[in-house]
Amino acid sequence: MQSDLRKKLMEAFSNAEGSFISGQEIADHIGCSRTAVWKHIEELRNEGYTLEAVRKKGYRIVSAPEKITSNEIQLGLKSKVLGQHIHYEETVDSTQKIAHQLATDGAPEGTIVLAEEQTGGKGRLMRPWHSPKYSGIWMSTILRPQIAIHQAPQLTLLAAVAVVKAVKEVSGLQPHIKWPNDLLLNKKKITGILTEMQAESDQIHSVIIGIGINVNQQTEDFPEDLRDKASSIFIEGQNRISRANLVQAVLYHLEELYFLYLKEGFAPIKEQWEAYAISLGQQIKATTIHSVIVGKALGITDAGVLLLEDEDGKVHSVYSADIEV
Ligand code: BTX
Repeated sequence: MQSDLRKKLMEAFSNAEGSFISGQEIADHIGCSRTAVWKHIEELRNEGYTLEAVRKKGYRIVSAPEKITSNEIQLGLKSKVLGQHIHYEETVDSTQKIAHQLATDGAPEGTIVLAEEQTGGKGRLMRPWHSPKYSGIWMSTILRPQIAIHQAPQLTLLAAVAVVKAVKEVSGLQPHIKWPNDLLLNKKKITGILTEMQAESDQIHSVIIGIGINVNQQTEDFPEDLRDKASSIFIEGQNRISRANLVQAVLYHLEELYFLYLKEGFAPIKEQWEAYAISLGQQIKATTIHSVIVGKALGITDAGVLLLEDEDGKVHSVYSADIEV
């Protein structure tokens, strides 16, 4: 919706001070047709507004979308380092880009970047990540671990475990992990994780963990080509959950696992990851840049590498691939 139209629409609702306002009155105020009013109301609903519509009375806004500003997140935040510095914006290209810039400028460990919407959200291999307004969590976290570069992929696995725990805690639903970075509910993807780093020779300056969680989207909110493989917590649980609470829970579990990792290494994380993984022990198909390997998923190594045993008994180490189960 154009911003001047939006301004007039909100003005019409403000003038009504919480009472009903008829479609005709809204149309007159904006200067559009009644059909256009209906379309604008649908857009508001898609953005998370709850509207009541009553015949002969018109429309009334019952509640505005919940936002995930720094205030909302910091109130009741249980993590001690993660989320102590929050960079929040309504609309960004990609939270990863902003986090990279902040990391270069010396942002402290635990700084997070949160946006209500991304217009250029990115997945692995520069694939797009659909990130509509007010319905998901689009967040990048800056960490500064003193680990070797080859260990950085372990943090992707660690983040996946953290998100599983957070989703379970806040929604009661139990996602499963598909190696390396997808979280699925009923076999559909609800979360993607993208880990990037800034490093020089073997020295890591920062690791930026990008987490995208589909929270309150409805099926129509996804582009058609994603509808059969993507879903949201709302679609799977039929329950709207507070995005702010989920962000807090993710930060809490991410921090707890990260501290455990720094103290005890990858072993305890690996154990938890394997407990939540769906593909282990199953026949899967891994498509890498070079080849397609079909085999039984044996487990992951300490470097986060997936081990696949083909039908000749040969064990393949898979560093990066798309998996079909
Ligand atoms: P990925 O490469 O594993 O997944 C990308 C693929 O997933 C796309 O090609 C598409 O098929 C599908 N997809 C796109 N959008 C969605 C969605 N909303 N839900 C389910 N499936 C989808 C996954 O990469 C890593 C995603 C990280 C996203 C976060 S959001 C915060 C941060 N900022 C940023 O730009 N990226 C990260």
